Amino acid sequence: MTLKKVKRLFFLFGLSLILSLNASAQEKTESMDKMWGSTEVSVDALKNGKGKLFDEGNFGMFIHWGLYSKLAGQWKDKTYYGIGEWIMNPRVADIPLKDYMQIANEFNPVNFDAKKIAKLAKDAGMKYIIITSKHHDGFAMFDSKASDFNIVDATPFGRDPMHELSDACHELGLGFGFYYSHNQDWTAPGGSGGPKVDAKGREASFKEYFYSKCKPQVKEICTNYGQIDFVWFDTPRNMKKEYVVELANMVRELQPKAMMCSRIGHGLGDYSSNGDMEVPTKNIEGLWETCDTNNDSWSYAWYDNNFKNPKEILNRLVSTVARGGSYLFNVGPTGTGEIPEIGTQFLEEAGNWIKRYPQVIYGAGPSPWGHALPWGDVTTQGNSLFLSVFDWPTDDKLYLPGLKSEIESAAILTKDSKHTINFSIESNWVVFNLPFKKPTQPATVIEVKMKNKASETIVEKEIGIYPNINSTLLAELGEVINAEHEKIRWMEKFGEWKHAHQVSNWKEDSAVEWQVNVNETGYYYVDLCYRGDNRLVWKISTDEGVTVQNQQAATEKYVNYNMGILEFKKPGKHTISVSLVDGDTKTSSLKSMLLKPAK
Ligand code: JFZ
Repeated sequence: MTLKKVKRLFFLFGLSLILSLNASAQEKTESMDKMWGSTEVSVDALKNGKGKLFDEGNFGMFIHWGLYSKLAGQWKDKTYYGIGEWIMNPRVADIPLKDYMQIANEFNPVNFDAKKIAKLAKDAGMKYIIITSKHHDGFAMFDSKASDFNIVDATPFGRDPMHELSDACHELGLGFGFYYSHNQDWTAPGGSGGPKVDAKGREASFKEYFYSKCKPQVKEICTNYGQIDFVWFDTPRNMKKEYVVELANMVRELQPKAMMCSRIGHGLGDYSSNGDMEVPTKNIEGLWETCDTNNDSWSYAWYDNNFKNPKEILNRLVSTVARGGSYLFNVGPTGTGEIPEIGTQFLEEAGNWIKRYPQVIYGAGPSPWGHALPWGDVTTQGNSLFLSVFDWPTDDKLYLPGLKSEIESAAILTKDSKHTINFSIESNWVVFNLPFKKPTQPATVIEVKMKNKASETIVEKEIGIYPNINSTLLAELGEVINAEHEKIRWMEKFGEWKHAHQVSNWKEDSAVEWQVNVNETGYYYVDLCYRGDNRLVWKISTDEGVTVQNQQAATEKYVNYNMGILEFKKPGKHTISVSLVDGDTKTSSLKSMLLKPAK
């Protein structure tokens, strides 16, 4: 890749990175000029230098752990659903500062076992751990001279678990880093969201907070724990640039190997952090990460046992790597220090799969297709494409659309051997004949050896319409004509972000048009995923003059509606377009189309 500045890449991302938990139930993505920026160091220099672990490791453990873990989403007999680490905030349980700070008196995580956590990360196939040293609540989970409100001075526990964890990581050869909330501090006078006056009733400024707590504590985490690989600042919001510059300079001086994420603010990070709890749909260049959590909340909450199973963890991990990024996967230990059992088990199972297929993840490059495929995803390494098949086709034929480069051979990778498989090429589709055998769970890996470097594989841009599996056409992969195309996001539970690329503001001549590549002629059910008011009439038509027009219901949630049967008369390249014929154009919003083989 040519030497590109991260700055430019970040500009291209269009990621929404400014956290606004003040957002209404739904809000538009922040505009690009508000993004959390970049660095002047080139991506290539970082990849070969301090960013190597991040770039090649591709999988890390995130840990949210603090006083809030003891509350576990509950305050005075009432459960507050949503992200648990925000519980004291006025927008959640609105816990008086005094009461919250007193929780420290009973915070005693006697079951905390740093070695066990580090071993879990290692067994799960993760290459580093990033843990909350101080979250927005201001409580330091490390020994701090700068503030007594810390785990050594204020709790009966009296130990520094960050020491134990950094040692355990270094022993196992894992990378290690700290999350630090540098702007928001809800208990320190002058901190963003914190008290406006100090203990003596004097007005407290951000400057005071910054010099008496934030900067000294960041110095502590950068000095007392050996070499660290990450400092993960968060939610800079309106923090002044001068402070951010001062922090960044100090970290660079004290920990020259530490990578800082873009959430430090003002374009001073080394890589972009995408905080969407979601895998992007299109490939993104540069150094970036998606952080996600193993259930719904970041920190432990008693009710939250909606854990992602090994298949989902692996699917999200493989797809993040296939989009070109790294996956930071969060766990939330309890108030007594243990990672919940279900989450632990699922991570270990995911790790067993990664151990068998390390080449699919570590150092792997992005998919030449640029987006996920209906049966799974593709990563690259050397001359090989690795197909991770999460949805095994029922007729044992795996289809790969639009491949222009030449294949040398293909094989299913099993535990300790390779089973060569046959394939045929039908126009520009590759069809692999899979053995009539149960697939490997949670995913089967097929290695496709190319004649040339896998990263140079040429793929046509048309989206495949498969004969044996449903094909999704996302609005963002189509061409939007005379309508508004944007990414929107909304919170479901408090702090749990969901989002969609969608097309809205429909007019008479608006349309979304996809270029597709049909493998097999015949009938396909066509569904549209949309939301809106009352009832809507949509029209779907192809370049062969086939039309489906129908009315269906509409609600405020995105739902798939069956519109009818669409026929393709000839195989190969076609255009499909959708337009809104009747209904409320203001509230109608289209997310995707689904084509399901009707036979
Ligand atoms: C922040 C924190 O407020 C939260 O408690 C947690 O630590 C999370 C990892 O980071 O929340 C965010 C920040 C940014 C986005 C979403 C949640 N974002 O840009 O979408």
